[in-house]
Amino acid sequence: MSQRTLVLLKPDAVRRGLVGEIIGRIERKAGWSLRALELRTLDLATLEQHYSEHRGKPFYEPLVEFMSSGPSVALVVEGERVIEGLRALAGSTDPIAAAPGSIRGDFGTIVRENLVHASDSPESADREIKIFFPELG
Ligand code: IDP
Ligand code: MG
Repeated sequence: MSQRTLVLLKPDAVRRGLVGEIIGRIERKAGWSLRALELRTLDLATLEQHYSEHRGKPFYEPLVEFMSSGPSVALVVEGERVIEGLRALAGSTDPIAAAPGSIRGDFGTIVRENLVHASDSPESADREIKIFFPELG
């Protein structure tokens, strides 16, 4: 089942020079392809929409501050079961608990700066792709 998902390489990934490493892992999955890719510093309006489900949580304000602290890379990836697949490549939210071999498990230590975002369901993917790449919606 071919799907699309929205992926963000967060500001820590860009600052640390891990863009090539992370995109390489995505590209090497058979049959997946990039449909959009842009280096972009995310503004508050975009982040409020993107993270609306987390508004009011203790980690929300520092998360938005971190996410606007420098450029991110926004991507749309298309392919077989790519939503579930990208979540597996990313690893669980806490990088210390994330499996070694996953992006977060290999490169992260603290929860907020966990390198990547990937849509968690088809509904989230549709919603998030419209926020970042309305021309693809
Ligand atoms: P996800 O990115 O794995 O889907 P969510 O629970 O949707 O995780 O949280 C969104 C983002 O908020 C996480 O990727 C992480 O950057 C940050 N975050 C989540 N929970 C915490 C926390 O307990 N402390 C600090 N940051 C958090
Ligand atoms: Mg999430």
